[in-house]
Amino acid sequence: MSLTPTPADKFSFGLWTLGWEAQDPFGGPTRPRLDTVEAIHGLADAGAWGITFHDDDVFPFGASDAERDKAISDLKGACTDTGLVVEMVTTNLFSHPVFKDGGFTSNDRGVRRFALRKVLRNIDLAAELGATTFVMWGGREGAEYDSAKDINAALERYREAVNLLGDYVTDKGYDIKFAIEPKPNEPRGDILLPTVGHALAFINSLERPELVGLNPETGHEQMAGLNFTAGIAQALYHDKLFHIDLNGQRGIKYDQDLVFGHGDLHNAFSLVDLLEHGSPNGGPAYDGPRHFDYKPSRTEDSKGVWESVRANMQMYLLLKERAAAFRADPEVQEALQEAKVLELGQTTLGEGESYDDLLADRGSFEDFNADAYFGGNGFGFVRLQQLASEHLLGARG
Ligand code: GLT
Ligand code: MN
Ligand code: MN
Repeated sequence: MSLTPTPADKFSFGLWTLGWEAQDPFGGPTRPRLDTVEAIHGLADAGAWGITFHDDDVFPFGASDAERDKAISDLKGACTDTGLVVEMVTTNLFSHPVFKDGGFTSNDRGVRRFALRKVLRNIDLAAELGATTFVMWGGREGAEYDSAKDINAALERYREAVNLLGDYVTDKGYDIKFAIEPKPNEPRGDILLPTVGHALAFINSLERPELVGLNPETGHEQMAGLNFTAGIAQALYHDKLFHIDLNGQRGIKYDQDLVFGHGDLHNAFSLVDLLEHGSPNGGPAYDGPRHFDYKPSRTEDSKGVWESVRANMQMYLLLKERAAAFRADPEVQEALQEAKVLELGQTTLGEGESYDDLLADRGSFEDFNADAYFGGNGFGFVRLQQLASEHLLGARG
């Protein structure tokens, strides 16, 4: 297996990632702005397949039509020259002061209408550039104080907005689907749709749920103390993994946006294993873009920025290689059997068996030896995890 990225790997990067000037709440930029055309050429040279962006990453908020047209035509030219695709587009509804209380769910109705107009304009651009996914990260949709936000009304306004966008792409005939990106907090004290689970429930309330899925981000679920691989497995289970933001996070703290795999490495390993192979009992794999949404650390100069771009792709490919070896190892297969991981794929009731049959089956209850589970009938999960760790460390196969 090659560790050199090629377009077939479908690696993509947000322009805001490598383009981040590295300002944080305690200090200004440590790097100059990276030109869009230079970024696209650099990504192509590094073996990436696609790019993604917010409107404001390409042309500034409030740009004149001429400025906007020029920026778009430069971007298109660079994509044509390099063969990179624009696979996803998203809207910045969080940087400008107008969005300080959110976009779709701002208490201020005028801001909500303005936000919708900004998004509709950006959907037209996404369609023009051939993007098929439109991400919605509602970083400012939330509050710091319970009394400041009527959550019931805010969810209604969120729903109103997403329903309207669904009508718009349908009427226009655009081949675009939406992907909601959950995050628990930061920049708001609490953000609406904070986790994969919250977003899934919200999607089910929409008028066109088939148009809307998820764009979960590694670090965002981990900031909530959740297991990212498990969240992704559930998104796949509901057929809602429309896109993914890969990065690294070390525990429950501020959003680190580290290089993929530079945080919880075990979880990154199980994630790549799941994305590439699907679940052990035959659940679906993921064939969409492998999209990195990370930030080159503030300590890095431009050499370090490109180092980190390559590191993301290399980490993914290393983990992909290790996961393939893990799956192919006969000892792992045997340990999976032993741990009854594959038995979970069997239905609990037999074919055609009713609850009456279950009630009549003495072996399932009256004669079942529950006591055998004290001091016996261990599952051997530790052995399995040790085998996974040995594969992860390159100590096997
Ligand atoms: C922002 C955020 C990311 C989102 C981007 C999409 S913007 O950088 O931290 O997680 O994916 O709007
Ligand atoms: Mn993040
Ligand atoms: Mn993200």
